Order: sequence, then C-alpha cells, then structure tokens
Amino acid sequence: MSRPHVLVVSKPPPFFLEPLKAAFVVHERLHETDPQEFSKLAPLIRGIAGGGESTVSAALMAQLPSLEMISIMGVGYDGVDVAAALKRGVVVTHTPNVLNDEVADLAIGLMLSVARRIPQADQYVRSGRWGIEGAMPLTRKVSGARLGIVGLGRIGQAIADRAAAFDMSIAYTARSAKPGLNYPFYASALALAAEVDFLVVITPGGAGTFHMINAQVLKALGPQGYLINVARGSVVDETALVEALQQGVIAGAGLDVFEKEPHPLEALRKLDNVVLTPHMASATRETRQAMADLAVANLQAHFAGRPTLTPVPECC
Ligand code: NAP
Ligand code: 8YV
Repeated sequence: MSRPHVLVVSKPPPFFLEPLKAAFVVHERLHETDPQEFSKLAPLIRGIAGGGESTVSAALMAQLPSLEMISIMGVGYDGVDVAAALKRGVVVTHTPNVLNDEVADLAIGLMLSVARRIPQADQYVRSGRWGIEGAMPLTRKVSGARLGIVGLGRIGQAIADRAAAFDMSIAYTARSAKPGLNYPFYASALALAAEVDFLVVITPGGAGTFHMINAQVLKALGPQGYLINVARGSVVDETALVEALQQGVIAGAGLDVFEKEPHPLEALRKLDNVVLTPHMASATRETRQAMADLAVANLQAHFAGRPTLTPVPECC
C-alpha cells in the first residue's frame, strides 16, 4: 500500500522528522515554502504533524480535502483549531504525560533561580565582583514557602509532588476542585494569588485562559510574591507583568513562555528581577525523544486503522 502523505507544519528535530520520512511521504512546510506546489499536492495530504507551538487553522484544513488526522508533538494544542478539526471528523492527537517530569523540574528550577538569584550569583562570581565587593546581598528562602498552582492537571500535580519535598504548603485553582487531592482549592487565580508566595501557572493557553494573570492578580500576589509561568505566554498579560516587576508590585518572575516568541518584550529582558528561559521546559534529549516517538506512534496507529494512543479530549 502506498505511504500516506503528511504535511509537517513545524521545524521538527531529526529524531521526529526521520521516522516520519520512513513511514510517510513528508512535505515539510510546503504550504509556506511553495504554495503553488502545495495546492497541487494538497488533495493527497491525509495527515499533519507539528509541534506544541504550531498553528493549524481552519483555513489550512479547508485546503486539505483528504485530511484525516493532526499529530502534535507537544501536550499543548492551543494553536490547533480543534473545533474545526472535530467538526469534519479529523482526529487530533498530542503527547501528554511523557513530559510531566521535565516541565515540573523546570518550574521548580525557575522558582529556585529567581528567588535565590542563581543566574545573578553566577555572574557575580564570573565578573570578579565577589572578590571586590564581598558577599552578595541575601536572597529569598523557597523551602517552607506557600505555593499556589494555577492549573492542577498532569504537570501541575508533578509540580506539587516536587514542592512537597521542599516542605511548601500547596494550594491551587483550576476549572473545578479535585476531590481526590488534599490541597485547598481557590475559585480563581486572584483569590489564590493573595494567599501564596510563589504562583506557578501551568494551564493550557487559548481563549479560556487569555490574560488570566492580569494586573489585579499580580497586585494580589504582592511585593514579596513571585510569578512562574511554564504554561503559555498568552495566559499572562505581559505588559502588566513588566509594569508590576518595574514598580515592585511583585518581587520577581521566572518565565519559560512569552506572548511573542521568540521575541519577548525588550523591557522584560532588561529587568534584573526575572529569570528567562527560551520555552525549553520539555527540552531534554530524553523527553523530546519520548514526545516524538508518541507523536509518530499516533500517526502510525491511525493510518494502520487502529485507535490513536493519545487523542485530545473532545470537550476542551
Ligand atoms: P492538563 O492535565 O490538561 O492540566 C491543565 C490544568 O489547567 C487543569 O487543572 C485544568 O483545570 C486547568 N485549566 C484549564 N483551563 C482553565 C481555566 N480556564 N481556568 C483555570 N484552570 C484551567 O494539562 P498539562 O498536561 O498539565 O499541561 C498544561 C499546559 O502546560 C499545556 O496545555 C501547555 O500549554 C503547557 N506546557 C508548556 C510547556 C513548556 O514547554 N513550557 C511544556 C508542556 C506543557 P481542570 O482540571 O479543572 O480542567
Ligand atoms: C514544546 C510545549 O515546546 O508540550 C508543549 O505544549 O510547549 C513544549 O513541550 C513543544 O510542544 C515542542 O514541540
């Protein structure tokens, strides 16, 4: 049987691209690189493969009459118009769970980095300031502090598990309370922010969470409070965040994601009370390999007539 044609909409790492090429006829970003050729081949394309930050619009899907499935290498799929896909019976898959540890590790890493000023301490030693000025100013204790988690899903729970080992008290907000989990639930990010020292954001992006962390929430977090965002840039009003950081409304922020990637606001990049990482929470060789394997396995299952392993839930 002939190999199914798959349009790749991201710039995939070799360990994702190579198995795709072995199993399918791959068209790498043909819709962008050669629209004329793309319109000729579009009727043949049965699958789309992309990453967590990929955009798969209803307009793109409309050009693909044979499209059957979209496989995302990432747990977030806010760039995919899932409603449009499901409406025409296109299956959408993602890669949940295999990256929980990695993203939770980075959330804790950012929390420690910003509170203990690890990047600044590194610079202090490298630049020779230690030898000239003596000890660095004191930093902020993390162990035993109050942690608020915005989004207690798969990754949120992995963050809570790690924070428990730091003797942190844990509270959370989500769309609904989790009866099986013994942490206090707050009905909103605003109510939660007022009660914690560290607010970690780990919800999906998209319309439902757009600018959920706004000026009011930051004010509630307060001048001793830290914001950590490992979710999506869209969840935080970045302009309000910059203002809060500049004016001491909050103490600091650790950010892996930004409203405009890969070009975060210059004002944010200039601040001393932030630690910034380039959307790399899942980016270890081990975890990206596991994500790629799952994304390929989903495509293979579908085209072999089997159910996919990790379809996105139909509800959200
Ligand atoms: P998940 O298991 O679906 O958990 C999402 C959590 O967010 C759930 O607790 C959910 O509440 C909550 N939530 C959803 N919409 C909400 C809203 N409007 N208000 C309040 N809470 C809301 O997802 P996950 O696997 O933990 O992943 C979470 C997200 O992390 C991904 O979607 C992705 O955007 C991001 N992420 C980022 C990176 C990175 O590289 N920085 C890597 C991986 C993932 P309910 O439980 O009540 O539904
Ligand atoms: C990756 C992510 O940046 O899983 C997600 O939602 O944001 C990250 O793991 C990306 O998806 C890699 O393709």
